[in-house]
Amino acid sequence: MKVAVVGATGLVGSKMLQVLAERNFPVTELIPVASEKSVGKEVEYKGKQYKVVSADTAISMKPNVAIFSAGGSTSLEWAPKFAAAGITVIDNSSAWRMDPAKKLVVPEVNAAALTPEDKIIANPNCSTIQMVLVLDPLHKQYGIRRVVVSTYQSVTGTGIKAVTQLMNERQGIAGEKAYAHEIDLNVIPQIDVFLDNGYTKEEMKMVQETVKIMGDERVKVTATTVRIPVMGGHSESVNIEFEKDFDLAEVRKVLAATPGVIVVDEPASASYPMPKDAHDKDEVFVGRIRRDETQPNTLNLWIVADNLRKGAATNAVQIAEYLQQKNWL
Ligand code: 2RA
Repeated sequence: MKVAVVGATGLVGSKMLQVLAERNFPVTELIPVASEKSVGKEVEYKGKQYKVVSADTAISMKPNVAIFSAGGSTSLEWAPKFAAAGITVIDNSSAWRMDPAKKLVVPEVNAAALTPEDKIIANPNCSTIQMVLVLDPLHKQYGIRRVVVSTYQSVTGTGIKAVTQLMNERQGIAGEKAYAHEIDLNVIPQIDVFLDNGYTKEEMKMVQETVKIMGDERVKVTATTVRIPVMGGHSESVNIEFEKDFDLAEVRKVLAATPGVIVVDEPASASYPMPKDAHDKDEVFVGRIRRDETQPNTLNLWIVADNLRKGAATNAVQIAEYLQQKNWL
């Protein structure tokens, strides 16, 4: 299968190459795509060098599928051109997520919504993916009424410039800034721009994408998203109010039985999910499972996942795997 990766030289794009290789996706030809300044460079895939090409050239090479992680403006311009050429696009930007005609997919939750006619498929925001994977089985079991989530997001979510800023600040080196503030020894309660309602775009993504993926307007979400100086992944403190009461042992059982979720919850031995342990893994890790004793039918959880993998590259590749298994590519 001919696979194009648009944004192949970026942090997420290169993770997509790694995940495609690790999962042995049936790639017969890789077509790495990047901006004009990177055309001609080479990327390695499974021990072979591939030349980076322009988006135009990639279309002429007729890939079966194109996995995008190149920013919203590139997706808005090029995804329709790839789709018009009969190429299925899986896009990691926010460009198409809330388009009512486009599917927003976490395979374990709503892959069944996909059809062969879907030519542009949206990959959800990283902080949404890891939360929804955990919410979905609990919603089915107990009916979610309201979610309050605070996130602790890795600098890798911003990109290589933010990683460099953190490393420079840690070493006392002046350099380019990805953030308006220092990030080392600090936290920044702003991810993306502020909207008129006082929330950031990142927070409203969690609110709106969760409803779309779970297909239930009754799931009310309020979010505070925060950038912290870590690398391995995003962490989330989640408070969930259910319609029905629950049994903690049953909650643990439901989560442990959920594909892609691993329960790490042994407080007595200080065992709980942490970004350093989630780094470069595909699973979503859940711990600190406990009843909210301030009100009935309410649960507290701690959710950690590698935002570059299940939060982006792996989820996109899993969508491609689903389509490939259906012979729709
Ligand atoms: C972030 N979720 O962490 C956003 C985009 N990757 O910056």
